[in-house]
Amino acid sequence: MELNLHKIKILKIILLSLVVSHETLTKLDTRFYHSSCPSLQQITASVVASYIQQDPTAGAPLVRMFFHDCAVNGCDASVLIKSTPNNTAERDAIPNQTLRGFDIVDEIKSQLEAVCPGIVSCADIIAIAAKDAVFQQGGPDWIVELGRKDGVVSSAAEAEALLPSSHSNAATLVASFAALGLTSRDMVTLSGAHTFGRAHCTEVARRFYGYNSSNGMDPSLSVTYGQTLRSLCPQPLNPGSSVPLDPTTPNTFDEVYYSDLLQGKGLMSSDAALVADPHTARYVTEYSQSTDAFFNRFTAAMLKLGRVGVKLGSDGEVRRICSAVN
Ligand code: HEM
Ligand SMILES: *[C@@H]1O[C@H](CO)[C@@H](O)[C@H](O)[C@H]1NC(C)=O
Ligand SMILES: *[C@@H]1O[C@H](CO)[C@@H](O)[C@H](O)[C@H]1NC(C)=O
Ligand SMILES: CC(=O)N[C@H]1CO[C@H](CO)[C@@H](O)[C@@H]1O
Repeated sequence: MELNLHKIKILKIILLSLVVSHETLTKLDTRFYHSSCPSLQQITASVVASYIQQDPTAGAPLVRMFFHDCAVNGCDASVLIKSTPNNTAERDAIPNQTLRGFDIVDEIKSQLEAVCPGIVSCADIIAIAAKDAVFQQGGPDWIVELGRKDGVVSSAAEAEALLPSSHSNAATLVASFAALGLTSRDMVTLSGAHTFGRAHCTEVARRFYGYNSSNGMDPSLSVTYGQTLRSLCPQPLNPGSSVPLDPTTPNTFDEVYYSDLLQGKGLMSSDAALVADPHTARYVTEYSQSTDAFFNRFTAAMLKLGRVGVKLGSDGEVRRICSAVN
């Protein structure tokens, strides 16, 4: 009897170790480049810092890039591939035309290639740079999971179909995040990235010019905020003009985005939609009252987003330059 129990115990240990070694091959790993590229974190952080020092709005686009990459085809750096005569890539999809930060990723990649050539994937660079941007602008720090391979396919049509429009209501936003395996809470939490960065006047002008209402503004906008937006986006609209997503603390990663929403200062319809729906509004209220709740949930949601459709092991490649497949 005792011998049998002992045997079962050993069997359990063997089974457990099989599961563990299997997992190391099929899961992301925070120590993936620990020995192959020990300076990875330091190089990425210093390049991001140098760009933010020159332009305090340079960090936010890296976080948006991470979202767009992961939401289309999984986090595989397909967002960075340039179009060829044969293929219109994600970069040229309509929702992507306002993406920024490609130069920062290219600079990180070239510095990494100098010290550990052919090792670090572009998909992992985006994931680390997004975290650096959040942290360096006042947000939480976390340990990024790594080991993604870069994909070889990038499609503008797919990006247009999968990325949510800023004219969406909460139900549509919830559905598009559900398609990624993300919950309605994850959707509200990740929308908190709109605590920094900018949107173009052309994207939001229909909310404060010629809206079908008595004052020509979307009734979900505070009137004074609507007037501010009119002065920041005078007519005729300049296609290059943009306004901060968070009017109160535009370049700081904090929970103020959520208190803005509760005061009718959500810039895009998709921001205002989060308070219009009682189910999502609960989370908005919760985060507006607690930086810790927002930061902890945001960190967890970024890790979850970073696992969407990742390619591992021999699936995919490590690109030599981020804008083209090898
Ligand atoms: C919930 C659905 C979402 C919609 C409809 C949406 C839509 C948009 C739009 C239209 C812009 C402005 C683009 C422009 O006019 O330049 C924008 C900016 C931005 N988005 Fe989102 N977004 C969503 C979710 C997210 C998520 C999940 C993240 C990251 C976790 C994110 C991060 C950002 C950032 C940081 C910016 C500012 C970019 C810059 O300064 O260039 N967004 N978003
Ligand atoms: C474009 O497609 C043609 C025919 O399929 C192929 O021969 C060519 O190499 C492709 N060019 C590029 C740049 O991918
Ligand atoms: C404007 O709104 C009113 C009331 O909701 C509606 O009757 C009217 O058809 C709308 N006009 C346009 C042009 O959509
Ligand atoms: C950043 C980027 O690649 N933007 C592109 C978006 O698409 C337009 C044309 O559709 C290109 O001109 C931009 O270069």
